[in-house]
Order: sequence, then C-alpha cells, then structure tokens
Amino acid sequence: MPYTKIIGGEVFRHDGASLAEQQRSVAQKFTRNARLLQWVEEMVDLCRPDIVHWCDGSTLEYDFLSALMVETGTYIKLDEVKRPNSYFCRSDPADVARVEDRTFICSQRPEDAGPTNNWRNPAEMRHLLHNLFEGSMQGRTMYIIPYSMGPIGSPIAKIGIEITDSPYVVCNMHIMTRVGRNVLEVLGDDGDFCRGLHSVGVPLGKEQPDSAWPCNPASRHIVHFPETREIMSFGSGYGGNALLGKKCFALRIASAMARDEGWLAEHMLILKLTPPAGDPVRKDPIYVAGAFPSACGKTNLAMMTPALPGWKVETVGDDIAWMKFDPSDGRLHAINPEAGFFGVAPGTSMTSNPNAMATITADSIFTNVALTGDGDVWWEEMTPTPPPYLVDWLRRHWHPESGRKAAHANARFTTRASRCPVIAPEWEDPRGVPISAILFGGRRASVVPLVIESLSWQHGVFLGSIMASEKTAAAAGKVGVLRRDPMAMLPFCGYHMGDYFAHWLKMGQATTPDKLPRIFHVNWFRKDAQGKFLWPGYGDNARVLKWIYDRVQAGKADKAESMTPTAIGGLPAPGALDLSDLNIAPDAMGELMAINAQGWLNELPLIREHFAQFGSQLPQGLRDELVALEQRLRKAL
Ligand code: OXD
Ligand code: MN
Repeated sequence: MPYTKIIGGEVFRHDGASLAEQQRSVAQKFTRNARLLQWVEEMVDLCRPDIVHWCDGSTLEYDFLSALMVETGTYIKLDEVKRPNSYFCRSDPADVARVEDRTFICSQRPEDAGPTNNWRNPAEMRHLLHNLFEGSMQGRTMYIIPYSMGPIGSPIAKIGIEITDSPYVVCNMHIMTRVGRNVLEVLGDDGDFCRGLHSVGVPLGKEQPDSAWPCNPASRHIVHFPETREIMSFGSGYGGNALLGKKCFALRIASAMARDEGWLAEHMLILKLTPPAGDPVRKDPIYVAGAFPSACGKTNLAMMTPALPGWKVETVGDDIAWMKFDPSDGRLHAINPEAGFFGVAPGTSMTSNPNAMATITADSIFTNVALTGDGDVWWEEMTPTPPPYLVDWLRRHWHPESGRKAAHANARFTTRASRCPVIAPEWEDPRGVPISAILFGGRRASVVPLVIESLSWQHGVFLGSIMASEKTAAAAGKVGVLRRDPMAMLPFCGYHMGDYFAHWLKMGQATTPDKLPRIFHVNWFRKDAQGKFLWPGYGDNARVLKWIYDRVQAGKADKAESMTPTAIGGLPAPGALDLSDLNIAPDAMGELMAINAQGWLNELPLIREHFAQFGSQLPQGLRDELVALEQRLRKAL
C-alpha cells in the first residue's frame, strides 16, 4: 500500500539529505512549540526512521494504520457482521505482559526511588538507552502521538507526547487516550509535556522482512525519569510497556508530579452509585474510588450490575484516577485520565461483566485471545461451552479436548470508554466528580473481614498501606503467603513509598475533615476452611456499597446505628448490611464479619517487617497506627 497516498500530505518519506528539512516543514504545520520541535528533531537524528508521521488522531489515520497492519500480518480483521470494525492481534510469545523486573526508576538519588523500585543511575541509564535507541527505527516509520490524559483542557488533565515506531501502539493510544491536533492547540507554543520515547527495538535492513510482532526481549527497558518527566521504553510492544500514557505516565510519572503539586495519581477505578428512585432517605448519587491489586476485578466492579433492586452503578473509570481538591467546594474531585479500557479478556463473560461484553461488540482490538473458525474471538469463560474449534493465541489448532488454554491469561481487549452502556454521563466532566468514599481492596483468604470503615483519614491510609494479596488458600487459622501491595501502587509508584504514604497523610490536611472522602477496606475474597469463597462477589458487592453509601451520606440514614466500632475499625452493625434475598451459606456471614483478634495479632510482625523496609521514611503517623492497633487488639482479647 503506497503510504503517501493515504494521509493528506502530513507524511513524508526519507529521501536522503532532505529528511531533516521535510520533517521540519511538516512538523511546523502541527506545532510551533519549540521544545517539542527540538525534541522531535533530536529523536529523528537518534533513531533514524525512514518516515516520520505526525498523528492527527483521525478515523482516517486509525483505519489506514489498521489496514496497514492487516497487510503486514500484525492484525487479522474480524468478521464485519459478528464484530464490526474490530481486529485480532497476536504478540510474540516472549512479549505478553508488563515486565516489572525490566522497569526502572531513574531519580538522581536512589533513596528517592525507594526500596520497592528498581533504581538506576540516570546518567548511566541515559548512556545505555542512547546506544539502544541509536538507529533503532531504521526501515520503520516514527509516529509522533500528541495525547491528553484526561478531558482535553481539563484543569486536572496533562499532555504527553509519545514517539513510537509501532502502529499497534498508535491505534491503541487512539482508543486509550485523546489523540489529536487539539492537544497541540492546548499545549500552545510554550506548554510543557511528558516526553515518551518508545521503540520495539528491531531496526530493519534494506530487504529484511518485518515480523508480525517485532520486539527485542533481550534488551527490554521500561525507564522513567520522574524528575524530568520522561519515559523511555525499548524492546516491548505490549500493553503497559508500550502504551506510555497508562502505567508509565498516568501512574509512575504522574505520582511524582502529584507529590510535587499536591494532588493524587492513583491506581483506582471510579464509579457512580445511585440509590433507587423514590427512596425516602437516599437521594443523590455518590462517587466512589477504589484501589485493588491487578487482576482483582476492577473492571467488573466499575461496571457492576447491582444485585439490589433499583440501585445503579455507572462507570467513570476502571483503572486510574487523578484526584485534586477543588477550591470551589473543598472536596476531592477525580477524573479518569484514560479514554478507553485495556481489560483482561479471560474471565470476562455475560455472567461476570455483561457491560464489558456489550462495550466490545464492535470497534475493538483483541490481543492474544483465540480466533474462532468464523472470524470472531473467544477466551476462557467467555461462554459456558467453548466452541468446537479455535486457533489458539499461539497459532495452533485447538479443540476443547486439547487440554490447554486457548487465550493467554493476560489477553486483552482495547475498547473506547464511550462505548460502555453504563458509562456515567459526567465521565468527561473537566472538573471531575467529587469522591465521597475511597476503597482499598485486599485479596485475603483469611483474617480480614468483608468491609472495615477506617476510624480516621490516618487510619484509612494505614489500611491502604498494609493492603495485601494472599497467594495460597488458608487452612483453618493459618495465613497463606502474603504479598503486600500498598494502595495497589507497588509496581506503579514513581518514588519512595515511604514518601508516598507521607503524601497521603498530608493530603488529609488539605481540606476540612467533613469534606474528606471516608476510607474503607474491603475484601471480596474470604475463603472457608475448604478453600471455597464465602462471599458471592460481583453484583452482590452492591450490598457493601449500599452500606458505604449510608455511612458517607450524613443525615440520609441513621448513621450512628449502622456501624459497630471494633479493634480493627468500624464494621456494619447487626442488620445494617442489606442481605435481602442473598444466597449464602448459613455460617458465612458470621465468618465474613468476625473480628479475629488473634489472627490480626499474628500478623503484626509481618506488618512490622513490611514497614521496616521503608526505614526512616515511614511516616510517624503509620507507626502510631500500628501501635494503636496492637493496643486495641490486646484489649479485645
Ligand atoms: C493493568 C494492571 O493492566 O494493573 O491494569 O496490571
Ligand atoms: Mn491496573
């Protein structure tokens, strides 16, 4: 397909000496921002692409690049009737997920990255990356993607520029962020932006054919320079390694910006919860933000269909929240900086998440799922019975008897948030939505009850700081292997987590206590002694949300009687949790709500160990909370 015919004049070919000149004249049609123009020129010199393409975010551009990828074998177009305007893509089997051990934070001082990040000396890393990127785009097109994280022009939004040599990245960024010329208009002549440089790391020789998924696993580096707001990613084309707006900018770089500027960049979903029409005491909707470790059903919760009649959940975001105190009302306002969902496909079904299923009926990209014989997609649990024949994500014939998974466990769909049938109408409100409650969700088979209300902001931050997933099912009284993931930010905090906790504590002073969101810890994953889940989860989680609604809506329900204070925090008072028509084992509620004082006491040494790694940067407020918890537990025994 002759490239220059498709896009109206903003694409040009390298023809020897005139490359720099051509690039300059095209670039100036897009922007007069001197910093941006200079950076792009430097990167063209460094990476030496054959073609430079300034992205305008148009449908024409998306369609052109999709068609290009069909031609090169990266994409297969799905059946136009079954899955309109959608594409199927298989990555290299060595490039299927975020690579945390190849992810680096390069602050000047190692103590600013902290013990939970891979720190590297920035000067040494720049030198290494310079060598890797040198000539890395030869034979390829360099795409310049101007994108906004958050509604364009929102006071909470930020601008990034990603330079990449992957058309797959461009198409995914079209869906996951807001790409286009209007971003450059907002950037203006002297606005600043987060620089992101990305290459799959496979330069092409003259006659060398490309592979369907070029990548360079041996040289993978996902590198962040939080002090200069820069990202450099080499060798991987997959997900969070390559779509730099998501984890790299919106969490790792943005968390450092948020610390410096006094706001919060969090790994949180945002949902709108509306009580039934005609409820005599419950009237207004509330907005809830929630942090859960990766693969704990955040997308499902954000799009949930409540099991309680009349209650409604609508989605503002499913993965990331940027939150700022709004001077006009003193409340914490949140935006979803993303424009799409990059959701885990396996497990998504009409039972677990019908709204996600409706979102992906068209206009979507499916990566590393399985392909059906009639040009559609399938993954484990999508339907109760698998199709009789598939091509699996590794391009092999697959039958239900094959005895192996057809889709990769981290297979993904990329789809626009605006396609979601339960997207909240205000999801793009530039002011954001006021948050009434923050959920920290662990994945705990034992000890931790279904829901705990924090005793104060500081106690809530403490509960977030000890969030954990339990790997193995607990036998009676025993705790499985715990992986602490404070605020679900362990892989995503761009600076020292001790300082991050201190920042959270400081944010509690940014407004009056009555304006602060109330913090809760939830745990949908308690198991019984036989290893079976005690709580049904999914739509029944609305029962917990309803209780939270009543707890935060002062005057709307009888607050004092809905909560019982305990050693570990506030629990629903007897009868306060709506269990109407709940199908659950007779003893389950007792277990889900039990205060296991001895179990918590047994865990204190583990919390101390977890806290010890943060050294002197662990804020005193969290030490105080630990001491206070121990005292309350001993008293309770
Ligand atoms: C994600 C993750 O992909 O948290 O959202 O890993
Ligand atoms: Mn996530």
